[in-house]
Amino acid sequence: MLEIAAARPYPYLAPAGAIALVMIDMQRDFLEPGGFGAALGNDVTLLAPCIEPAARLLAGFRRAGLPIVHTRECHRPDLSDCPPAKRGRGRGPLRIGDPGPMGRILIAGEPGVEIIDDLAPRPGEIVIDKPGKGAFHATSLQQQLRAWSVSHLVIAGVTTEVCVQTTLREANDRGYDCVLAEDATASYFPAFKQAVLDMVVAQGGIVGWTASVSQLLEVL
Ligand code: TIU
Repeated sequence: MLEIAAARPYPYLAPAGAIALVMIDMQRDFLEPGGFGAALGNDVTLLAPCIEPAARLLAGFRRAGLPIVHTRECHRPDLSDCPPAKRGRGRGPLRIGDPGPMGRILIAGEPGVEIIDDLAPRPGEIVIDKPGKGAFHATSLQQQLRAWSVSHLVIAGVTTEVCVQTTLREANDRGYDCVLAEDATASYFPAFKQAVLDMVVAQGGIVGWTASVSQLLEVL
């Protein structure tokens, strides 16, 4: 049994071998200028501080031989999996599917959808393309986790209050015990990140736990 004694709001326990890492959407479209994040009017440099901790977390899971899932938010080139309501959201200069400096925004196969070099997936790691904010919606994620007999998840990535929080809540409703990696997640709105950390652990850990990457690495 793994035990993160210092997790918030109280110790997090996971059977050894039943825990996986889900690294959410660490793709160029959110972390680099010229992608979807920037098109929405955000300062993408605000996400940079989570890259190094995310790399350490990935390295820890690799060393321990534990399962790793990377996700990418993207859509089919014909946009058949992008609800018009999602495409129509926002008033920025570029919308999903429009050509930008890193190819068509949030379209599978385009350079913007690639996971950044520092966190590039390795052979044996699963990469799931997801059309929603949550990683369970319209994907094979749950099937994959069942195949691994995984019941516990460490969740990291960007952005904290959008795809990370949605995925954590989807996982919680499906019965997974989730711990959010505090320094391996980031938001374009630091106050929103802090609010998510606070709301996850409030009410006795109503939707999960949080812990720092160092605390996680100690037990992997
Ligand atoms: N806009 C924003 O903060 N996030 C997203 O649109 N997607 C993810 O969080 N991946």
